[in-house]
Amino acid sequence: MLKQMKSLAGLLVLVMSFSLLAGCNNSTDGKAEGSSNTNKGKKIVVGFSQIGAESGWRTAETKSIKETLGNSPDFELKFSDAQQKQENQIKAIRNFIAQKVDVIALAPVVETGWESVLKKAKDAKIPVILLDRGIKVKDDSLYTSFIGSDFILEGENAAKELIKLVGSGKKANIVELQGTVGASAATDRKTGFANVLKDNPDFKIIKSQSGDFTRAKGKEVMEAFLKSDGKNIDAVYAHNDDMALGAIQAIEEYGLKPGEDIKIASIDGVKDAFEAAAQGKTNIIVECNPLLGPQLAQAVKDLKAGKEIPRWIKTDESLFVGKDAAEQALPSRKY
Ligand code: GZL
Repeated sequence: MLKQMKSLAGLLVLVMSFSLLAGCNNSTDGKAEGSSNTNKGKKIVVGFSQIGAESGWRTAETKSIKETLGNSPDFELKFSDAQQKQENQIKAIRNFIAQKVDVIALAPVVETGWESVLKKAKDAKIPVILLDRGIKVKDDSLYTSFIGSDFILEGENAAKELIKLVGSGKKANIVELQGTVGASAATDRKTGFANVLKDNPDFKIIKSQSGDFTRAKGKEVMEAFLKSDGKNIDAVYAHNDDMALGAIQAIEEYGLKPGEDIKIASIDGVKDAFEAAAQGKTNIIVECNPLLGPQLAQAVKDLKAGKEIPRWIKTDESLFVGKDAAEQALPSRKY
């Protein structure tokens, strides 16, 4: 009897140890805890300094990053809105450093004035990824990568399409609505457009002023252009759709037909611009993709996994000319 009891106890111990082992196996799979993150349970903390909410493009970018990183088991997103002020971005970066975040993402409102605070991030061994605008620094190691568009190419494409639309044998007086003064997106879009006009002297920029990438300011500046040059204006080149939409309002209030009496080219590709194009009120939309959340998430993961990431992670973009193209694209536009 005693012998039987001993062998039963031995069997029990054996069964229990197997089930314990199996239980361990499940937990080491990591799935058991319910955290499906890929960083062995610890979330990657990302501090994102956003410029503000000046345009439809900007709010679409914020939404993409909050949806991708803010709702993910892999990341903890610390978000700061600078209300268009560089000093607020600098303060936010200082806070991220004090909080010892893993990575800093920065959409820099202007190109200059970043050396000192980015040197502090570098000393704290916190990598910086630039989003959607570039910076001018002597020490390139102050940021790891730039995720964004080729603004010079965007400006060149806007000019090429405008010349095609008006007719290369024709003349055109163009007014330019520039983006935020000192922003790389504005500087480079201006450069790109001017590059093409160099070879087309019959296409002239007769007035150029900043509308700060906003619809309200774009309308205000266009009203001034119409007051001074009215019927002498053949076309508008706006560095973003929001300023173009403001210009459309100003042109209509002035009594002319936007898209017909005055041709319009702008950059971004927000839904409101496609709606205006589908009504024939604007003519050329050069896409600039704001949905950078997935690219930022991948770049941060690669960085934390010790992988090399490209110095410039470009976004895929296209361009749309005319009512039909806008009508066809409108249903699938995501921002
Ligand atoms: C472009 C981005 C620009 C957009 C504007 O990457 O920096 O800023 O074109 C936005 O709409 O305000």
